[in-house]
Amino acid sequence: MKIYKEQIEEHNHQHEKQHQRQFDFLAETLENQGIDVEKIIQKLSNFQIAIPSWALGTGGTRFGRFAGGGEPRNLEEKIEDIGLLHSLNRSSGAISLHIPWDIPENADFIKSYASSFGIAFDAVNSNTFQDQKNQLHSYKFGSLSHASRDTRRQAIEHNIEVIKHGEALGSKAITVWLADGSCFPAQQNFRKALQRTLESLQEIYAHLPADWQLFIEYKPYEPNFYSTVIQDWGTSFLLANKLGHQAFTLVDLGHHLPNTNIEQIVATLMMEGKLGGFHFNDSKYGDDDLTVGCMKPYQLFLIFNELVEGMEDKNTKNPYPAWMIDASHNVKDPLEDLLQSVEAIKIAYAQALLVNRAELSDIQDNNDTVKAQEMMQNVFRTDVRPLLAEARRRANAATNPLELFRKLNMREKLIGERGKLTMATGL
Ligand SMILES: [Mn+2]
Repeated sequence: MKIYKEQIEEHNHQHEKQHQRQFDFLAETLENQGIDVEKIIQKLSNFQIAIPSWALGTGGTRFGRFAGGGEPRNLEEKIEDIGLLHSLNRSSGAISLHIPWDIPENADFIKSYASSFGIAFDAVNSNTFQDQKNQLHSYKFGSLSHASRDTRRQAIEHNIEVIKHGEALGSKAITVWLADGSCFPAQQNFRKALQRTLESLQEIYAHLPADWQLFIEYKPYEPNFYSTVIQDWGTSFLLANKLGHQAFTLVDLGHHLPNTNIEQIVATLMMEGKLGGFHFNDSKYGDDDLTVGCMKPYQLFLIFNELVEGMEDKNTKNPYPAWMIDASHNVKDPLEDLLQSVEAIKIAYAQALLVNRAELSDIQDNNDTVKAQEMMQNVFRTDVRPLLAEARRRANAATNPLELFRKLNMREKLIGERGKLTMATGL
């Protein structure tokens, strides 16, 4: 299933006049404020957000899963789905693989197949949060932190194998998220569990190719409900520091307790050069994995404000972070949801690029709290969508990706090709 150049051109042609009017108005307004619009469009064009291989099917909850129809049946079809997204928005040019759900049987073929859609391989993800068929040792009571040496060994070997799969595809990073922890008080010795996790990670780190990064994700609870071994950014940061210069913390927006100041965490990690990756989603209560920006767009903007500040400040030594959407779609079409998420991320990014850094710095140095709020909210209330549409138009993508996706009946076509009851691997 493909979207053809002509279909995009026709769509863009239909919107041309209205888009041009909106863009010209915004560009003039911004130029009058001294903003280099061309530079922002260039940055928006370069911004790519990886799509995880498990996000292309309709997710579920522990109560059930309702398939949406036409879900990808294998890795090739997942790549095709991301190819659809990428041709619509030119911002989804990477896939993040989950092993073992998506083990490439022929890495060379998969690599060139993805590249035919303009898709590269982002960080690979290991899985020690569930048992696989014929697995010798169970992860019921942990993996890298497990009390049994044999279970830890098996989990370490799995991570090393994931690195090898990634190497064959051209990935440059591995993300480790552990479900390890405890459900009840005194079930686990905290200190010993963390010590064992560190030692296991050190063995994995020793197998990291020289040009690779290791991302350590954290999460305060779930599936364990009393404690998790890597509960917060501080624990992840501690481990990354002990491992070495190739290890980093990964921030997942949903992996915080309510009202945590995520933007401050971002700033702290960037000061130390240790923010390696970012997982986008949104939430109301916990790790809800909702569409990015659907609940707290202002928070997302404030986070991007710190990210952009950190990326533009030449004194910080933080590497360019890996961006990925980590959401689940229980009631939406996954592809539509992903289009919405990418749009929300790019809106927050574009708005953060509009912030006048020198002016904000002066405001902060003068403790002018009223002006700080005025400035940030003025930027937040600027409708930057014509900038995004212009960046897409220039890249031969759709000025309105979601509208074109629906107009071309892409989901119906996918159902026609793959069937109604297909179910993608994943959660
Ligand atoms: Mn995540």
